[in-house]
Amino acid sequence: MKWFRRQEKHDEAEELEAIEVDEAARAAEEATDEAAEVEPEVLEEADVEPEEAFEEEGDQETASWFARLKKGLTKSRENIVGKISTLLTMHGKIDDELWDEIEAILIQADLGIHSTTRVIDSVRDSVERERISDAEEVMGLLKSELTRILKTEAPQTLDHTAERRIYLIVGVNGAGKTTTIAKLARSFAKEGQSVLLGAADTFRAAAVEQLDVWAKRMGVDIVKHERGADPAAVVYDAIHAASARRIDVLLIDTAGRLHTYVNLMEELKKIKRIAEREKGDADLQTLLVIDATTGQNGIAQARLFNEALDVDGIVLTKLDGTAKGGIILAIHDELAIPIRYVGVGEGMDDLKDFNADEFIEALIGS
Ligand SMILES: Nc1nc2c(ncn2[C@@H]2O[C@H](COP(=O)(O)OP(=O)(O)O)[C@@H](O)[C@H]2O)c(=O)[nH]1
Ligand SMILES: [Mg+2]
Repeated sequence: MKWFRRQEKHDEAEELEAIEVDEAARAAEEATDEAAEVEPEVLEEADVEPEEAFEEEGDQETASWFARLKKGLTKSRENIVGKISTLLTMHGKIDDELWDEIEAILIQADLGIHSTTRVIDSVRDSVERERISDAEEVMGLLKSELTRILKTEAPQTLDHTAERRIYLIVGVNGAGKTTTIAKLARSFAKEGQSVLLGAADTFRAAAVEQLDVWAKRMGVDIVKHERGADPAAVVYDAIHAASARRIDVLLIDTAGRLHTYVNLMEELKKIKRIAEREKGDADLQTLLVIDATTGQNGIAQARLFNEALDVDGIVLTKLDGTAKGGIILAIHDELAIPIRYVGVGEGMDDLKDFNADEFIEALIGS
């Protein structure tokens, strides 16, 4: 540990002296030309095929966000509402067995044991107190209890008012960090804000290229170093470039896996420390990206990231790929970190601010 700290100090000093700002993709007009020059094998290595994303985008522009959210949550809706409705109809009476079965459905939909117990206890109380025997009324109570949990316990939302913002995007490999950055960059740019990307996932072979491809497609500037470079140096450069140009939003991509988990956390902590130190008047927020399909394991990961990095908000991706959208309640309940954005597809318009009412309506609405 001592050795590590010394080494780290040494590294920091070194990297801060040797700063080399890479301002590739400087102007939006150049972006398309440059994209054409990207080596074919680089494009192949990237996880996202940009052409596909842009084809998709055309169709999606027309569908409203709510329609996409609802479509994305179809599997979860069927898994929760569909199953409970069928159960209520088939079972015919309200007894212990019915509650046990509803409980099993909610647990299986990844609500987590704590949220599930609270939902069941509260609904059961009302049903017994008000002598309810109608299946539809029971369903109605379940929906309002789920809404209540998501709404009343939603921790405060993030500060959106700061003039200049830095988002440090963290999470395990494949969670959707880079895609989320592309989606956010596009949405901020659409609002007329200036955006810069920082490619601090220098560990994985295709990571810088993947971000670079997105940047070029969107005509957004990127700060990057060589693959394998120290990510903290990239962060330092990116923050200074953003500050010098008074960029509204800096989005920093980070690694999701290193040789060991401890290495990864130490690296991310170091990045965050440097960002805190260098941010100037910008507001720094750490957003943790969680893949909704990873279920309770995703929650365990989130706990570890939060312990190390004190996460400000969560981006829950791939809700379209899971029947277990109930995870959103477990996240609320067990992590008490605000859910900031939800992703329901690979398209550029498939990520939006999280809104509890809208989400519940899409998940369990009629
Ligand atoms: N279906 C779906 N796929 C997503 C979503 N967000 C990201 N992905 C896909 O997940 C994969 C990994 O994403 P990437 O951004 O490279 O993850 P990273 O390793 O955390 O940077 C890619 O194929 C993305 O297209 C989402 O909301 N829904
Ligand atoms: Mg990535």
